[in-house]
Order: sequence, then structure tokens, then C-alpha cells
Amino acid sequence: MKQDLIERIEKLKKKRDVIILAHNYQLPEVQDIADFVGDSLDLSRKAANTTASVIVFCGVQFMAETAKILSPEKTVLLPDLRAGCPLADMVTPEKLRQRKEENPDATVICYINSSAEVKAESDICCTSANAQKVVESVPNNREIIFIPDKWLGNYVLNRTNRKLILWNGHCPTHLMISRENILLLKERHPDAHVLVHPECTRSVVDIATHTLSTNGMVDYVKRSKARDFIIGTEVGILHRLKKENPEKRFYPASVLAECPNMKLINLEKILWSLENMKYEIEISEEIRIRAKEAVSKMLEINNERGKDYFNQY
Ligand code: CIZ
Repeated sequence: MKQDLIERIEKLKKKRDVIILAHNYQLPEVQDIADFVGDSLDLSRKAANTTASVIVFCGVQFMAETAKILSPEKTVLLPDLRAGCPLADMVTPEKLRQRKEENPDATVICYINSSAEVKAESDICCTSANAQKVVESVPNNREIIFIPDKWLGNYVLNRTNRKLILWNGHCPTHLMISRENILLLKERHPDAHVLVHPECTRSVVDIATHTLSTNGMVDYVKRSKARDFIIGTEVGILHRLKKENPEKRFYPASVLAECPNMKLINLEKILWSLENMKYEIEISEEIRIRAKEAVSKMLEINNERGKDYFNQY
């Protein structure tokens, strides 16, 4: 059954000139069939550079939108339109405009987990892999409105000492990760390195060996001499970590850290998406152009200093 699905997907991929991109949090079988697995920064770069005419995006809506923002000439398909992001929904363009009116001189930095409309209202985009670098690129005397994740914002604030006006948003999946559970796991695996995502709360970040984006974790584990790792992010990444490091051992900081939206994409839906060429991501040209400015500025800042900040340890 699974093999049959895979064969049918492969056949249609060739016929329609398709690339399948999957986020690190996707189901194992989705990661395995993808042409490329990565974080949203990686995936947006891939989307911008691919020569394929159709992108099937296995992730959540804002990620597929980012691919469309960068590659308007390509058909970008999201196999399930319900794959949203509660964190992205915590900021609306109207509420952001209001905050901008209250702070007219502030630069707006939006986390990539935001809608195209919100990106269009922002000055620069960032991901968890480059948030600090993006904040540091803004002149010291400028105030910064950082949206929508208060924990990522708080993490960057503590590392940069910059005055950030934080938004009250959070990722419900990362809030399932608790300090207490990590301390229990640490008792059982005292040599384990604790890697947590900056969307986790301050009390979790405070006990981590390192705070990293998902790609930062993938790189760190590859280079580390440690054998055991406690992983504080969405559990989907454990598949990739185990696959690329079969000799190492991984323990989820919380088995409850499973994003229900990420898990909406599966092989059946990818096949259906290819058969019906649905759901096509569409963004008005006016919004797309403004959103692209924020995303392109991030890519420029990211490339300027050569390396992702969180990968420098
Ligand atoms: O940037 C991304 O893809 C997200 C949402 C998390 C991460 O660290 O990869």
C-alpha cells in the first residue's frame, strides 16, 4: 500500500516537473519521500532556486506562502489547507498596524511564522536560525517591534541587550516542553546534551546546553562527540536526527511536543495534491511584493556574514 503510494507519487512528480520540499517537523514517511528536508530558511532558499515548475510544500501554510513569495512564477501546492500555524495567527495586519502607529519610529522584525499580509507590514523577516543576526543588523538607536513569538524575542533580547517591543505570541507545541521533564531526563541520561529551540520558555532555555534552530540542531549533532541528546523541539525532527546519526541516541524533551498542523500532511494527501494540483497558494501581487522585501532583506543579512549565527558554536 505504502509502496504503491510512493510509486504513484514518483510517477506524477516526473510527469509534472515537481519538487517536494518537507519541513524538519513532518512525518517520517513524508520526510523520506521529499527531495529536500530542512528548516523554513533552507526551504525558502530551495524554493527560490529550484528549476522545477511545481513545488509541493509539506509544511504549514506560512512556509508554502514564503515559497510563493519568492517564486511567484511557480505553482506552489499545499496538500492540506488546514495546515496552519497558531503562532502565526496570533498577529493580524490590523493589530500590527495599530502597534506601528503607537511606535512610529520602530523597525518591525517578523518571525517567518507569520502570514504574507503580516510580512507585507514588516520591515525585515527572520527565522530562528538568524533572529539575532537580523536584530543586530538594525542600528542601535532604533526601537524594534518583534513579532509574534515572545519567547524567541525574549531569547534574542537577552543575547543582544536590545530594546525589543515584544508581542504576546507563543507556539503551543513548544510550550509542552517543561524544565521539570528535562531535568528528569537529565537524571536518567546525565551525559546527554540538551538542545532546545528558542520558541521554548525562558526556564527551559536556561537549562539547555545549546539553544538552536532545527537546522542548528541537525548540524550540532553531526559535529558533536556526545552520544546522547535530549531534544527540545517538535518531535518530528527526531526522525531526521536518528536517520543521519544512527550511532547516537535521542530523547524527546516531551513526547507531547507534536504539532497537529504539521502532521496533517501524509502520503495520501501528497498524491491527491499532485493528481488534482491542489491546493494552490495564491497571494495578491501587491502583498507579495511588499512581503518579498522583508524576506529578501533577511536573506541579504543572512548571506552578508556568511553563516547562520546559531550554527557558530
Ligand atoms: O524556521 C523554521 O523552520 C522553524 C519554524 C523552526 C526551525 O527552527 O527550523
